Amino acid sequence: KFQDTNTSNKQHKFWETQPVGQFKDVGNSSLPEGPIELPKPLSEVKQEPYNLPNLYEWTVCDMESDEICNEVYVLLTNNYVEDDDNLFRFNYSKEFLRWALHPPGYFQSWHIGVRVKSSKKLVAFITGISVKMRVRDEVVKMAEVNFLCVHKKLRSKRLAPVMIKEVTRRIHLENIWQAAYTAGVLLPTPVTTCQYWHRTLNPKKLIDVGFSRLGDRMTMSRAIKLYKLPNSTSTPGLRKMELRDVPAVTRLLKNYLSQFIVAPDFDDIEVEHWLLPQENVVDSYVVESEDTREITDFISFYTLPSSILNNQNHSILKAAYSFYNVSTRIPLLQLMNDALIIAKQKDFDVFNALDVMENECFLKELKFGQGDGQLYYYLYNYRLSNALKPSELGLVLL
Ligand code: NHW
Repeated sequence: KFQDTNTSNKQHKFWETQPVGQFKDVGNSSLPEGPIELPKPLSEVKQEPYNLPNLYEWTVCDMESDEICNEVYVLLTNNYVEDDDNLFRFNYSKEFLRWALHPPGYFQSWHIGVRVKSSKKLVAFITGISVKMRVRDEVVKMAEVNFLCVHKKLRSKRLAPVMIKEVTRRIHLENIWQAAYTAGVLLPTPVTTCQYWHRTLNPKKLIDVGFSRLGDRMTMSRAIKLYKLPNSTSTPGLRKMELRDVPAVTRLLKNYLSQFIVAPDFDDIEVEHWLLPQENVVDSYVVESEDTREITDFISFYTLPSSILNNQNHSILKAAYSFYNVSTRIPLLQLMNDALIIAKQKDFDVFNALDVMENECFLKELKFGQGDGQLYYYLYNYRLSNALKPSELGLVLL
């Protein structure tokens, strides 16, 4: 039987009903840029939650509570995103989840769980946080939707659309009508399609657990030599970011991100939250000029380990993910080489980066290898007249 392998011809019973770019409209330049649907008066937003199948109930997850944070952690640890070969599964830490979900001005009502009524077991989750997103020269209040997860035993029962509609409703109740999200699956219709690149820091372990393979003519000792890094960073004045650096980092970041078509618009309070170092969550370094004391450059990465499924020797892959980096005086290539050195010192096994922003300029040179699979970026209820190149995007979601 003929099987259609072109996923963009797949039916999307749910997504076809949503205000997102539809595949049939790709290339239709007569459609205007901007919101697809206009905001409704809040009194017209549905006031009651959507119905769940009878055995389940909604719950708001207070991530401040150790008990609830742990329930979310366990759900995600066992049921969240895996790679295509099911070798690894994201293992977001509890501190990371708290950080990701408690930015300034967060809405607890957007941290949504589903429980089994009888046992109270948490079986599904979805979250939103709010962000000011700049699209070209317009700043739009948006939600970032993340951590959508349905327990493995409840898959393919159309629970995800209900969860998405419910988070949408609660976002609407705060008078926000747009959202940004990423996924590894192709849905209608990506703003851009990105790729992860991986810089091996610990070749022996990565090969041992099946993350990478020794290519032709490559031996273990050659690989170790190839990926070896200096013991210390090379940029004079490079130091950990501190609270007093927040205004300077905000200025650097604002200025830098202004060149991209879609990028967040962070203020001091948000920079403090997202970029001030937090052990095992986010690392940030500034370059302070040794004569003027000015902050001229900035690098950051976040910590997101993966569980290694079914390996005798190793259970956790320690991965760093490139976050926001700004170069004004030191070449980005040199800054990122220092980021690799720091990550290696901190015992990460691999350093990951997307091909967004100006990252192309260092990926090959610094011996990153292209990953398999894509990361698609989406906007909800906001049309762009054409897809962006990854380098036109200034946004990293966790
Ligand atoms: S992407 C990570 C998503 N999570 C995982 O991959 C974890 C493992 N998988 C699962 O838990 C980062 C399940 O497979 C999930 C789907 C829950 C993914 N995004 O319930 P059904 C995010 O968290 C569509 C959007 O039967 P399931 C971003 C699918 O195309 N839609 O499937 C989240 C189909 O619709 P269609 C997705 O496997 C952004 C329908 O769901 C999707 O049991 C959310 C099937 O539902 C995905 N990743 O559960 C959107 N995966 O039309 C936010 C599948 O094709 C939008 N689907 O028939 C904005 C809302 C706010 C707006 C505010 C104005």
